[in-house]
Amino acid sequence: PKAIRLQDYRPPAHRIDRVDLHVDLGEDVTTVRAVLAIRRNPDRADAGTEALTLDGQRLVLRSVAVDGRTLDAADYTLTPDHLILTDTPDAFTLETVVEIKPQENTALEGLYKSSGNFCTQCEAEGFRKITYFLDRPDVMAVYSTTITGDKARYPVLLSNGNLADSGDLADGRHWARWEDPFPKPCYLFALVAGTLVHGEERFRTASGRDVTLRIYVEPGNEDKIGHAMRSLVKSMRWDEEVYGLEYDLDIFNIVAVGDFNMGAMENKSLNVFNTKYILAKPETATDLDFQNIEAVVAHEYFHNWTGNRVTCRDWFQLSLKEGLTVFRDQEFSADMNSRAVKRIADVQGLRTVQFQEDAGAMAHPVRPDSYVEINNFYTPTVYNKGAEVIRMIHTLLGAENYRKGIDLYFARHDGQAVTCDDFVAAMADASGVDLSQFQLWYRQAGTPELAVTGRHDPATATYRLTIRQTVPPTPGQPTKQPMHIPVVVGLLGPDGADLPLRLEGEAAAAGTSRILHVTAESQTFTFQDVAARPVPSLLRGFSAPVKLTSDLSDADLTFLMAHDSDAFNRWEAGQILGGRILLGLVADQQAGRALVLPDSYVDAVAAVLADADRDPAFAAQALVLPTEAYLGTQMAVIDPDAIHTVREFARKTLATALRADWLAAHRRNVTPGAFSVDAAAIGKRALKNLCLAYLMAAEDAEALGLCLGQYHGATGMTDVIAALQFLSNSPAAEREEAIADFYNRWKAEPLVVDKWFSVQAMSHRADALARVRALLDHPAFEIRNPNKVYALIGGFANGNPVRFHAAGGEGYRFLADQVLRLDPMNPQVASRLMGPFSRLRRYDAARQALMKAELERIVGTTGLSSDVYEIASKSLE
Ligand code: B3K
Ligand code: ZN
Repeated sequence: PKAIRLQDYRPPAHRIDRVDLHVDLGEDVTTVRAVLAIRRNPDRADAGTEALTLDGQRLVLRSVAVDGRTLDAADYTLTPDHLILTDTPDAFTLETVVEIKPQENTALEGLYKSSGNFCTQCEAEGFRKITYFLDRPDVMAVYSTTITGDKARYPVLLSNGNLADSGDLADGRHWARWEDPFPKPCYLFALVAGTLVHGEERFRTASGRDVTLRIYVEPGNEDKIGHAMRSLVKSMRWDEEVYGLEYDLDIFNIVAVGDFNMGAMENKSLNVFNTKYILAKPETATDLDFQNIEAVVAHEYFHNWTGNRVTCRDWFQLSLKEGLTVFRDQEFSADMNSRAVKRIADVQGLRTVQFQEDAGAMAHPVRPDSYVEINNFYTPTVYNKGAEVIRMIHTLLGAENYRKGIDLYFARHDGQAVTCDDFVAAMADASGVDLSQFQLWYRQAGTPELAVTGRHDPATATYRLTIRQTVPPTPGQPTKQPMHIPVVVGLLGPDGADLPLRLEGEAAAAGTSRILHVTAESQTFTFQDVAARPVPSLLRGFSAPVKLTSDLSDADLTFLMAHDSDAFNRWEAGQILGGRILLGLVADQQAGRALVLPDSYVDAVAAVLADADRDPAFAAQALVLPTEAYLGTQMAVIDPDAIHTVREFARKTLATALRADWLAAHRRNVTPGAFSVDAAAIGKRALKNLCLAYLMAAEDAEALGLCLGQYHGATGMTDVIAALQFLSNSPAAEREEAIADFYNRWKAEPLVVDKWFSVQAMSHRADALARVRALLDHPAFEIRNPNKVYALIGGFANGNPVRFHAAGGEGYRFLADQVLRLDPMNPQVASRLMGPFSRLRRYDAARQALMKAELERIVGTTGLSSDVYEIASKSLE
């Protein structure tokens, strides 16, 4: 497989203005007739008479006609990936007829079947598996789609846009024609046909247009769509209020399918979702599921403008739509729920998953310069670091100028396929802010590191902050330039209150939080009128996606935990302190020294717990020790055993030392009575379950009793699954009984069974891998269903570091076996399991050798997909 490079981008030699698709659905073959209005691209004068090279894969070509004249095989060239026509007129109509077999499509890309229903997934390059086309996002066309199928099997026939006409045919068949007036790239095409039921809502836009909203699900799930529908309505309103963006058609459909490679897809007016991000009721879905549904429904809806109306010129620009849309959904969720708690959760995700990617073999810039398989670049870097880049632009411009920039972006580019540079240019032009150095965020990979030192001088009443930045080398980028990093800081006086801030050269103090523009390798910022030594609050709100180290003492951090006006930094101070202590203990463990948790740290945790009822959701986050994955990112060589031992030791010590406090807080946060999923109830449940987790770490009979009581008595899935998770990690004999009971209770609910697989895959207990192996043969496990694979195999490989990285290499062998088994069926899913291997350099020599051996076995396999090949080969480099 060959790498595709950004620098080789050329506009297409041809444009396609109109597409008339006729899809005839069959049990044996499905026939696709495409009538395309094609013309030479006037913007490519240099293309001369360049041949028309259409993309097409796994298509059986039945006929080709140009302007109504059927071609002979000698008139065109057919390769496994292309249909090539030479000597075509400047403008003409091309008609092709192809046959496909969606029922055999296990890759779940293109047209495929899920539970007997037809559905599509075209992003990034799935449309070429449906018909011959210029399958690239800068070719935008107006579509008409006629679907024909058996009326009894497929009573519902859907595509993009508005339903133009429909009717019945002989032999029990029927048809429907959909017309989408907005030009779109083919990756936004969608088709759904099947037996589905729907819920419906009406939405009136700000300008008075009535929109019909529908969510389609398989029969039996109609009781689980209310939350998704409410989330959709809220996101439509929010986009009008915050971005001034209204929905643009009379109908908006969502379809939930059980077999889906990713979370969801923003096809124009016909979003297709993984059931995981639609179906919810308190009995089957956790609070986190409810929050994720709200976020993903919003994300896909927001794409209607950021992605669909303005789309990407090429796939290197993926973050143009994804980074921006993630930022939009994060802000939406922050507005709907607790802003601080949302920010904490997002930063935790970024710091574990994206920082790990930035430190591994697959590290790439937010706008990559090359790829072998584009499906491998739907990454935390493109999505989440991309969102941080937009957030920094928002910080640098301020809310008002940011909105002006957004308005200018749409004024300039509505209906176009554009680049990240176009977006930044709109932001810079609308605000007058110079973003030239800032653009390095799109080009340089790796997590920048900031080292901060502070010096107070009582004689001059000044406080000097010196900030040094380095950007570590990443594959293909050995040296880096200094970046433009917005570091938001405040200074806390001795009483814990924010000081007014006056920087050197300023006439008067302004505000208590300031953006320091870090642009050079080393810079010093001097604050005036600082009589007493302050404690700096650095990188407030996590104003840039960097690793920051400082000379703050443990006492300073404890002070910030208690007083910082920035809620994020109150949490962050606790994380830094916890991380420092745990990493110190890791060193002790490695050196064979006894483990002792400092009393001062126990006191700090006790203080947070004592104050927990003021904001239970926040406390539940603040009381979680830094995760094993996060601790790993802070080490030169990751030692999964020591990390696990130390973290469990700390949990157990805190559990025992503060037992009475955990018990009391647990009792205070049990909410009897009617179940509710409002923010307050969610916060209380999170805190209660955190307390129970600590109590269970102490492994005593009373805790076990509480846990079993919760398991059997709870009405909501959040509490049931939390109890099951604690039990599955415990040595108690009741564990097996609960695991068996859970399956029996929930075997009819596939999404709940996924949770059951994950809980067992992530158990710390020594038999985790043996259990995962056995579960592969469980009747409920389906290797062809991505959710099952991610739950069981992914849960083990990503969510169970101590067992996955077992020193004997059996975890690695297991993962490689599963990747090789999956690759012929579904390369995208196989490739997404490879994440842990791409970080092999972060481990000791013995583990590296074991992982390399597995990667060599993978690379040496014939017929490997480009997806898995790219990750395996890059990981070995
Ligand atoms: N754009 C889709 C992802 C498509 C993935 C293709 N492999 C979902 C989203 O980001 O909204
Ligand atoms: Zn997206």
